Amino acid sequence: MCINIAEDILPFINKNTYSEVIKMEKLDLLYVGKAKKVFSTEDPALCIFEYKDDATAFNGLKKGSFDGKGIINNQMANFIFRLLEKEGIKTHLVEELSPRETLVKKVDIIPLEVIVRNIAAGSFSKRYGVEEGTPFVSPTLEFSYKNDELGDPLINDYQAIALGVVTREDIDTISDIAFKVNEGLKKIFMNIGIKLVDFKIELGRTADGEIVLADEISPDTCRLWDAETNKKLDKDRFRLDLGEFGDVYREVWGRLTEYYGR
Ligand code: ADP
Ligand code: AIR
Ligand code: ASP
Repeated sequence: MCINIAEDILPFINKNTYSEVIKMEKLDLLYVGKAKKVFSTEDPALCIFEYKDDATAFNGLKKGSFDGKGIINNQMANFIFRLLEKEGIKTHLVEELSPRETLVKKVDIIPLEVIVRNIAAGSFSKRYGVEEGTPFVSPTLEFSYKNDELGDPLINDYQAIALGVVTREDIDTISDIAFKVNEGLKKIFMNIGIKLVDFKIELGRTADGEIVLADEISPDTCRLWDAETNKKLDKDRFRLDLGEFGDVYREVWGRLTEYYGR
């Protein structure tokens, strides 16, 4: 595969880290998403993500990209998942195969976007008229029904159970994982001078029925503010046309690797 690597990304790539043991090939293209392509492999329980450089916002209405975004998000998401695994959180991650590609356990995605917030921002501020930046007394938890055509509408636990999407037991498991991820992520980012404002995760069921953290965690899926200046270091720079879109992703990835090593 030909990978076009932006020069400024090169320092972040250590080719020696790629395993010579796992040689899983991409077979059929199963799905082309807004940020990733998903491929089948010879093992039906595994699939390969290929991260694109594309960015979308407002349910795909706004489109953009920057060179090397897929490389940063692939590596950053895997790096964060490994740190969360150390906190006891189970994830779909198997192995990073290349700068843009990762082998993951194929899961049945639960069609809920699970959103945790520590500080008011985005749709919460808009919906409830709460000034952006207002810290919450305790973290909030909300679910959106994953459906691009409907614009991922908010859904509550009773509605999700009524639709047969999840059981009450699943909701308890999902909520537990979401708050654990919040505690893990808050710590990870606090160590590098970043406030975790909010984030979205997706969960899925593995072949043996276990619910694990899936998809990705990156500045595409979190709101991250510099702890001293409150500068936005995430996809809001693209959503709100604030500039420095690629720069802030490189900044977050640079801080993570500098603090935690690679
Ligand atoms: P979108 O579907 O929102 O455009 P992406 O471009 O990120 O999102 O595409 C990745 C797709 O793969 C998403 O639909 C996501 O729900 C799904 N997915 C994430 N993790 C897994 C997994 N482990 N197994 C199967 N599908 C997954
Ligand atoms: N998010 C929600 N849908 C897709 C994503 N990436 C994330 C946002 C933000 C959080 O969920 O990136 O971190 C809450 O978003 P909002 O728009 O509801 O305020
Ligand atoms: N992920 C959604 C989209 O790509 C929503 C967002 O991030 O703003 O449109």
